[in-house]
Amino acid sequence: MLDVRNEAAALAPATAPAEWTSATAAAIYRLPFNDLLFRAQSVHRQHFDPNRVQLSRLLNIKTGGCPEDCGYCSQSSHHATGLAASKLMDVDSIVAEARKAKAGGAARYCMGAAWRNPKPRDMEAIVRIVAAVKALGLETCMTLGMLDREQAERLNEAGLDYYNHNIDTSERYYPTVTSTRSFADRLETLEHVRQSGMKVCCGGILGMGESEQDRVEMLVTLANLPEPPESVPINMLIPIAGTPLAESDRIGPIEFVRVIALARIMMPRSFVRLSAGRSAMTDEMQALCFFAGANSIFVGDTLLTAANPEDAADRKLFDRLGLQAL
Ligand code: SAM
Ligand code: DTB
Ligand code: SF4
Repeated sequence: MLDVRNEAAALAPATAPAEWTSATAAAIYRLPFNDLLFRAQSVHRQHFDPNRVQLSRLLNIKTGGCPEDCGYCSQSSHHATGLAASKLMDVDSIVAEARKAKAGGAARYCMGAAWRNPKPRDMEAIVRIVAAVKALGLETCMTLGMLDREQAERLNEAGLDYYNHNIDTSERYYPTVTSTRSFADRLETLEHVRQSGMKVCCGGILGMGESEQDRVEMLVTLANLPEPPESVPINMLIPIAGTPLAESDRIGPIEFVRVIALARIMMPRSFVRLSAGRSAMTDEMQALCFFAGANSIFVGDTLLTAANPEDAADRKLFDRLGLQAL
């Protein structure tokens, strides 16, 4: 473990630099665990109520058959995962699901489609879906793949609050994860989303065989965007049989919590979302993630295609920790 007495950067006051360097971020990441968590929790309390966690619900509005080859994904047509593909759901069924989510306490509704990008003919339906879900009084988020400038503007005009588009990992490791698009393609869509006026939701996945440096670099990229994302989902890989990354080296719980803490310190005002992978986490690990600054989770027993904790388990967790839904 690094001797932090020699790390001026790591001991600097908790104000964010104008531009993060990898060295500063890595020094913070390697602080003694107690110092790192104390610092993350202190930053967290400056901007958020530490006992409130936002509940989001996810719906896969178009499942499987995706032409992209993301090595972690059950929905790629490049991998034999046994998932049946389906067409875009109709607006009424989506609204019925969103209504149930609201009744169940969700404040945010996130809809995903297994597309490389929406086709021009899809846009009309998407716009109707956004308007109908928003009319229920839910915060809305969509993740539909790459967007051009006009599509982003159209979604913004329809009232979509957030667009999710993850960089997933570091620029260096990206080609190991996906070959059908580049890191630069991801950044271009993020730029279109930002320019349109929508809020940006962008994060990544840990436990795909990446190094500690890749994890730090991913956060440096996010924190150094012209404006950091308002929402930063941190997923722990759910290994899916039949995908190339299913046998990757896992990430340990302490290392995972360190990344959450670093994200909180580097992006103090953003929602840090403890996203995929909670089914494989103990209550204690999740408690440490909340202490490190995670303040949003996905609820409901299915994410897009993979399992998530049952509502009853999450209610029990919140009770044990004295947490309230935001
Ligand atoms: N097609 C869209 C796109 O290109 O962004 C989005 C849908 S995608 C399923 C949303 C995000 O979920 C991915 O960017 C990835 O970060 C995360 N994800 C997908 N499969 C995962 C898995 N098996 N484990 C953890 N996270 C996963
Ligand atoms: C994000 O970063 N994680 C969510 C949400 N954004 C769309 C999706 C997690 C998907 C987990 C794998 C699955 O359900 O297939
Ligand atoms: Fe397609 Fe998105 Fe899955 Fe990649 S992550 S294969 S783009 S659905």
